[in-house]
Amino acid sequence: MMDAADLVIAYLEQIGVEYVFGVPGGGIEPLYNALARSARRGGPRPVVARHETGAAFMADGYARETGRVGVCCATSGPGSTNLITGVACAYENEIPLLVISGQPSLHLLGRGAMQESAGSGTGIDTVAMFRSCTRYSALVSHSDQLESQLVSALLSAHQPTPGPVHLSIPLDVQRSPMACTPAYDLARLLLPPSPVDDAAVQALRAQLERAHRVVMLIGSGCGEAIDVILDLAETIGAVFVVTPDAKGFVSPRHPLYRGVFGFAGHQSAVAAMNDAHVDLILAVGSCLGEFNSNGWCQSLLNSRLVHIDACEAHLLRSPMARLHVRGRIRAVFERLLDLMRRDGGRALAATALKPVETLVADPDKRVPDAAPIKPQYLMRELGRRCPSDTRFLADTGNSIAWAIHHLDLHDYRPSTRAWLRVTMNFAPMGWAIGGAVGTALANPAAPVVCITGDGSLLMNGQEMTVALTEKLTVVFVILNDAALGMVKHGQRLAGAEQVGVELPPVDFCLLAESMGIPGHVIRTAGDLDGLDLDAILRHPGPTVLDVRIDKEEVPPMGLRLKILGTAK
Ligand SMILES: Cc1ncc(C[n+]2csc(CCOP(=O)(O)OP(=O)(O)O)c2C)c(N)n1
Repeated sequence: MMDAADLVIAYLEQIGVEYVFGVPGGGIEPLYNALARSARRGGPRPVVARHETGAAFMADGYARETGRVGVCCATSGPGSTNLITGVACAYENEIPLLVISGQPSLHLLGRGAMQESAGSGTGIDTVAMFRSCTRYSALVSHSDQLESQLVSALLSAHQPTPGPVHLSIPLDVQRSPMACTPAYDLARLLLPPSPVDDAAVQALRAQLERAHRVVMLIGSGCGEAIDVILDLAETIGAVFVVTPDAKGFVSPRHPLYRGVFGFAGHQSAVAAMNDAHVDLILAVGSCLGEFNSNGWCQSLLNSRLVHIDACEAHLLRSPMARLHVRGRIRAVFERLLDLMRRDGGRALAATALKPVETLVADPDKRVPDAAPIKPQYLMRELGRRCPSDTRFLADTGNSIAWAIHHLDLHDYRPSTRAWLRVTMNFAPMGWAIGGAVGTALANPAAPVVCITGDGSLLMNGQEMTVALTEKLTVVFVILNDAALGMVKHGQRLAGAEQVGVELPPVDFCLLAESMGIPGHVIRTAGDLDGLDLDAILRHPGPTVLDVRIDKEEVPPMGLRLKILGTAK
């Protein structure tokens, strides 16, 4: 016999999940009891966040690194509502999460029980609240339903479009004795199906045969297929650009790379898309939202477009495409390459394409002797000095803009796991802080660098202490400009009022030290040059770099202003 909560943990173990991120409380105590038992025998264990949104960000970071579902939990009532921002972020970024919340026991619902939140006449309704930011949200109202609801939820977290799913489990259901071990082979059920629309692949091949010059747009859904996608680009001599959330899948020095197309992207990418000789655009694995379509740019969204994706919702964004190819991206490209090679037919008139430098804005701002230190130089040096297996997470605010434009890995090794991670669409401040903790737990061997702002740190910085407790090598690089910088620059560029953007000057080095985390203040390029980054990246624990950047430097955020309608 085991508790129902033990069965939940048994399923997590079956699919290789090692951590449940959350904050305990009365409404979820049986789950924590089960986690304690599991931890003692080396199974999945709890990681206690300082705020539930931090727990959801950690689960997000864990899922992106492992490819498995990230799991977070909270007690009923406020614990659950605290989770919502992090869960909504995962929903908008298509990250699979299992979210477990507690409830008072069933017989107490509707009677004004403490933190009751099942919408039973009294109390709020967290099941309903999660419905709009998950792919499945349900109350488990009987222990007999738990197993099928759990398996059903976990399947929905992965297919057809990944995202969070939520189960709210009342205390008595969590505690119910269960006489079973897992009945389903969940690991097998979660194996991704590979159906491919064969007729569409044939049509794609025909398009390629007719095309004279092709540009590929590589999106965030391309991770597991990046090798075959680049194989096609090289085979047909097509240049490629990446969306901001896919920059981390490619080498910035690939000869066919033309930069980032979208928010904070590169002029060379826009030029590649605008090239009048291009008669075919392959957009692969992208939702084509504001940030990753360059504000629904006409040079991309026109009849030259073929959109290839596993997700139907993404394909709905491109009604103007001449062809939609639906299917698991890896399977589509493997089938396509196979067809092309089997027939030995001409794929594309070979075009003499020479590698070109990605054009960055303001290259002169990457100077080594600047004081105060320029964000452009900071990005260049982080990319140059961090090892090839580093995972960078760039937070909402100027960090994401600077990183997308200026951060490049010097020593890129092909990988299906992105070296740069960002959050698109929902974009909450502080995502990278919790995300970095989850990433480091998922892969303790790889150094993790979180690039964030002082505003984000003041909002979510408490999660750094989790990295300390867990002895994780995470470098928190704080762009300290005593302001909500992106908003400040946005207001300035728009000629709006300068309002609500000042932050108090904070010494994050002292703050870190008060938490037991070593910190360094970086004021000049020279301070950065003098830093023993190798030692910091080997330190088994977090480090804070409080970087007093040049606050007057304007981040590459023009697209945002254009879409807000405030561009001058
Ligand atoms: C939770 C949340 N609140 C507000 C915003 C709106 N917003 C976007 S960027 C930004 C400023 C971020 O400031 P900071 O973290 O200091 O980074 P900086 O831009 O100064 O580098 C704000 C307030 C947001 N994206 N998320």
